[in-house]
Amino acid sequence: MSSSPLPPGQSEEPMRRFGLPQFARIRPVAPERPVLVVGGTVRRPAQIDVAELFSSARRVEQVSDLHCVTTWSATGLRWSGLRFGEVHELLAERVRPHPSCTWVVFTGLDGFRSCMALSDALADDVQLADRLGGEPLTADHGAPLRLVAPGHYGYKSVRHLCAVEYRTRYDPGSARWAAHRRGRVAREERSALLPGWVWRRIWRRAVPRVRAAYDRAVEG
Ligand SMILES: Nc1nc2c(c(=O)[nH]1)N[C@H]1C(S)=C(S)[C@@H](COP(=O)(O)O)O[C@H]1N2
Ligand SMILES: [Mo]
Repeated sequence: MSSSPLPPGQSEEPMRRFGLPQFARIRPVAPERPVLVVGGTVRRPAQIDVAELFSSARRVEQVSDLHCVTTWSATGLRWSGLRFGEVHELLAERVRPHPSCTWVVFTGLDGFRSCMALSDALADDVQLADRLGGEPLTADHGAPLRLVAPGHYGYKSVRHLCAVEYRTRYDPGSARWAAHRRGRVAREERSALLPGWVWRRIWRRAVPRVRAAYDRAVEG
């Protein structure tokens, strides 16, 4: 089931844990009382209980697709969580980001980081999800909380989210040179420097090696 036709260069695959190979072996266990560390160029950095966010913001559900830059897409994923836009309002009130912050860096418990334009992160379909397919998020797919940004390549959707930083500048994050500042799927912004259709072939070839790294990590 696809909530929309697949974007150019993508093909459908079942969802399985995937990411940068250097993070395959880091499999964080969700803390009992998850918190978000909120900082960056802000007046008052803070640590906020995720439970508090869930009691202050409205739970929403959405069905969307996940498009990995390496050309596979998992479709019809039913996420449940909070709209990042609504959470951002709560966070901003608390920490007071400097008005010139136009970027936001998300960090996971495994140390993986990605950066989005704040304006992109405020889109209606960007969620902080704690449920997938009607079940609590598993450790494989990002417990206790993950970013879901369906309009952006998968590397923007940080699993095991534990920190949100407001920044005045773009920071490439863990994908470094391979990241694209915006990473919009509709414009095929897979990675910087080369056009998306060139990256398709390069990234497609990387898939078996990455899958092998993740398979080895599961075996122990
Ligand atoms: N914390 C963390 N989040 C991450 C990654 C990672 O290595 N660590 N990889 C990203 C990439 S490249 C993709 S395609 C998606 C895959 O999501 P899944 O593992 O739930 O299928 O997670 C993204 N979020
Ligand atoms: Mo990815």
